[in-house]
Amino acid sequence: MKLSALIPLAFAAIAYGHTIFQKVSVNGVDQGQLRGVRAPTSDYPITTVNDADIACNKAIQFKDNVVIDIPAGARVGAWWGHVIGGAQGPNDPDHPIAKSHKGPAIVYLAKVDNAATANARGLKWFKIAEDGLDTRTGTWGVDRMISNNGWQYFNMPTCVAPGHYLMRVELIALHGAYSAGGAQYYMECAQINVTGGGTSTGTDLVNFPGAYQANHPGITINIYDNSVPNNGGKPYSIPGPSVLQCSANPPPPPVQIPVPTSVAPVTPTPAPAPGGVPLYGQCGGQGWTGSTTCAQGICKATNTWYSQCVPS
Ligand SMILES: [Cu+2]
Repeated sequence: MKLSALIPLAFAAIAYGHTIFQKVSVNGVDQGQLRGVRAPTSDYPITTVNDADIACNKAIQFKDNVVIDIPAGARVGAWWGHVIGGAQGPNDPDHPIAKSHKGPAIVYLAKVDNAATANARGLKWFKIAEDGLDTRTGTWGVDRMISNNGWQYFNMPTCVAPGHYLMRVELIALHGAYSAGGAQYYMECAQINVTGGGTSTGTDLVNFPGAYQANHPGITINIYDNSVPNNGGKPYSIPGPSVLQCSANPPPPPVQIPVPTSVAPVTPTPAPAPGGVPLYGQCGGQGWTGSTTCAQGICKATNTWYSQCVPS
């Protein structure tokens, strides 16, 4: 073997599979690369809970004045890439993040007067979403983000009051967290304007830094059972405050995102014929396990989650 053939392996061994949150989607509509998102060029994590910039990261290089409208109740996506722009070269195994980087995916908001100009330090944050360990499958929030091609999905709670917020999207990588100080915190903040909605500007408010303690069982933790990163099948305790609950009336389902069970049939045809999905029936979309063949017309994507048979 020629020596030159070994060089890529040497680089692979020292490559760090870090990540950067760099764009937002709202109800399946991509808001554009680095639009309304404050991001550094470095994909390195913050590694101490007391870092002064653990709210919205440091050395911010990308910062515009866009404020992204997000209706309360919307399905929101946050997109992560290994480096700015996404993959680092073709077939990057560490895009959107190295698979070793197991851990929770979390989202916070902080109310601000003007999201385009707000200082990220000194804000009061509340948690609106979290995705930790699924003990049945041994998969983490980070795993679900990877299988969604870098998209971390969550719902904007229906009761959030209208107005400007900074939206802090975070992954915590626990592959090295078995010793104190080993957890890695990845976060960037988006500039958003919540529309519609309710009256809540948060409960269980926390500071960053301050929300996390280094000795929390969700922060200093050995997630490996032998070499399997499933926390030994035990529940994982996500750090930080409780998630905002919109109580009273159950919230309406997210707008514009049909779910497989609520597809409105426009013809009285009972079940999809063996010959395929009837006109205007669902024929695809993320998570769809039914038929993708149309009895009539063609299968056309409405958004990431929903495709239907339409006349060709
Ligand atoms: Cu990393």
